[in-house]
Amino acid sequence: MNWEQIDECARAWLKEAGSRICETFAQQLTIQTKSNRKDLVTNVDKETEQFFIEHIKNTFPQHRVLGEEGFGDDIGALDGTVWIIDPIDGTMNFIHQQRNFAISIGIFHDGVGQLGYIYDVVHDELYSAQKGKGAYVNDSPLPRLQPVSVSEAIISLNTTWVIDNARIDPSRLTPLVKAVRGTRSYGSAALEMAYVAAGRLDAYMTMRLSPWDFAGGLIIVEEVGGVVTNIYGEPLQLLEQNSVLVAKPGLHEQIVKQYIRK
Ligand code: 2AM
Ligand code: CA
Ligand code: CA
Ligand code: CA
Repeated sequence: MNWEQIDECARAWLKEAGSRICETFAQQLTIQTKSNRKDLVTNVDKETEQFFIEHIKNTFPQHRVLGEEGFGDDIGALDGTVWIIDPIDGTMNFIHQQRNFAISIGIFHDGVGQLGYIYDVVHDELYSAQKGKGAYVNDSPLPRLQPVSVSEAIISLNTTWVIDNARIDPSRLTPLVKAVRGTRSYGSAALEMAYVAAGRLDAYMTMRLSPWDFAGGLIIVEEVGGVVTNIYGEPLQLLEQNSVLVAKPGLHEQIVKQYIRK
């Protein structure tokens, strides 16, 4: 498999898709809801996914695509080369803020993550990684993550999980939120994973993500020595919804053992 060629294509397509997204800032969006009134999709999400699928199918006809908006293939197993794509991660931010969103792509071969990308379009920051070759933001290598303790950590979490929800008793999160140095919430799982990889956040935790939300970030974070599991410390199921805990080494273990499992 020629990963250098695939990498070159992915980067070129990301840049072109990013420019197209920026052009839409001056246009009227078509906004629809999906599962509930907070779950949004626009014509730009759909067009961006179609843009990638068209290029991938023309250039690499054997490759398969799993995309959030459903224009890709029906993927039941990760054999062969599979692109897992979130055309816009942080759609609500895209609509309301015109920032704090990203294109996220993870490319897997026989279930093993090979190339990961998170493109912060507005800031023109491309986080990327190739398995075994380190991670980068644009041309700058990202240093390996060093351990940090809960008391010195800034963690990102989605505040809907701190209020009532069916997944976790919010009172279990309160001690963690109190113990850390600070909390943040950016509204883009992909960017939050990129920020952990870049050391801007020490951890990111959420109760339910789909494969396209974490596929790119998983490859990038692991490449700098970060730990990516569900909140119980178990490996992520790549084709299912998972809770997700992304953190620096040490911190990850401390959060799971002292605050989640108990
Ligand atoms: P999206 O913008 O691609 O939908 C928002 O906190 C983060 O959670 C975003 O990364 C968002 O991705 C993701 N997310 C996953 N499932 C979601 C859902 N059902 N509704 C809204 N956001 C969701
Ligand atoms: Ca969505
Ligand atoms: Ca997403
Ligand atoms: Ca999306």
